[in-house]
Amino acid sequence: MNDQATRCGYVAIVGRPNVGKSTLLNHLLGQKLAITSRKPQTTRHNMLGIKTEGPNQIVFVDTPGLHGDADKAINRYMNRAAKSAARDVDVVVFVVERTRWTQGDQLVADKLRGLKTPLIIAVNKADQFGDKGELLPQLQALAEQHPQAEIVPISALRGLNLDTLEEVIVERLPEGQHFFPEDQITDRSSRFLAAEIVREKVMRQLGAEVPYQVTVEVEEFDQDGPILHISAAILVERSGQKRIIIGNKGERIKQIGSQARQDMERLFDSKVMLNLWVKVKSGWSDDERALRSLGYRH
Ligand code: GDP
Ligand code: K
Ligand code: MG
Repeated sequence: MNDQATRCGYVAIVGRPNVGKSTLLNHLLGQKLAITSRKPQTTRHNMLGIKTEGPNQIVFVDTPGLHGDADKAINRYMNRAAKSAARDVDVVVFVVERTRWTQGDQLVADKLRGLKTPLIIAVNKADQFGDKGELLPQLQALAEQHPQAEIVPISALRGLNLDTLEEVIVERLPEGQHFFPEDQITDRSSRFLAAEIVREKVMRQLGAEVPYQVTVEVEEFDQDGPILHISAAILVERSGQKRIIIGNKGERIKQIGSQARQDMERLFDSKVMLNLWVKVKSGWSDDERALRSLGYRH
């Protein structure tokens, strides 16, 4: 009866920071897994998002995007993660923005030159008005370099045309058995996801001065009957940043905690008791060893 072949493969989602890669991953999965914000450097790690549907399994790889400034250890780390994701996959989805083409986009386009892997160009933020003239010559150049490439306009945020994108992806996947069990949605641990949720709230709550130097360490993650107890430390570089995160009478950290808890309850499908505090640990973002000890593998 079912003569449809089983398909399975890895799909890297690449593009400069802020084009909407993590938003796209979440909407394709129908579940908020990757954190997103208006700020670049929100995504620091490669992360798998696994979608099993019917006979097919798509293993998406969300990437940090390429960062021009490689002076700091954390930026070098993010660039390595983005580059290694684009190799060794079955399909590459290059996400660009409908009305904007920047040096960052060009940097990614240059890296994709000569790539043999099937390429899909997802032109995101189709819901935004504005002149798309800036993009046309760039798309033309890409189409010349990658004659087999498919261009799909989408809105990751509004969920527009994502069905088409998924079809185009599946058509390009190799036939083969699934790599992961049907109910597995990511390769990351619940502790990692919890830390990322806290970091997202910090990124979203704070102005430009703090977020890039913040990391989060989960110190306790225990399910006790119906309640999941989570304790996490927000690590910053300077005591001034600690004061900013705590806020006037602790108001800001309370907000961060309450928003994070709501997301955690949704993701872990449990009541959550969340305990947050802020620690000063200077120099972490420029120290490869400290990065590794915080779980930045690579
Ligand atoms: P990433 O750095 O490429 O992972 O980008 P994010 O997924 O973090 O998204 C960056 C910003 O773009 C966020 O504020 C998103 O809400 C926004 N965004 C993503 N997709 C769309 C879209 O289709 N339309 C609009 N208007 N905004 C979007
Ligand atoms: K972002
Ligand atoms: Mg991202």
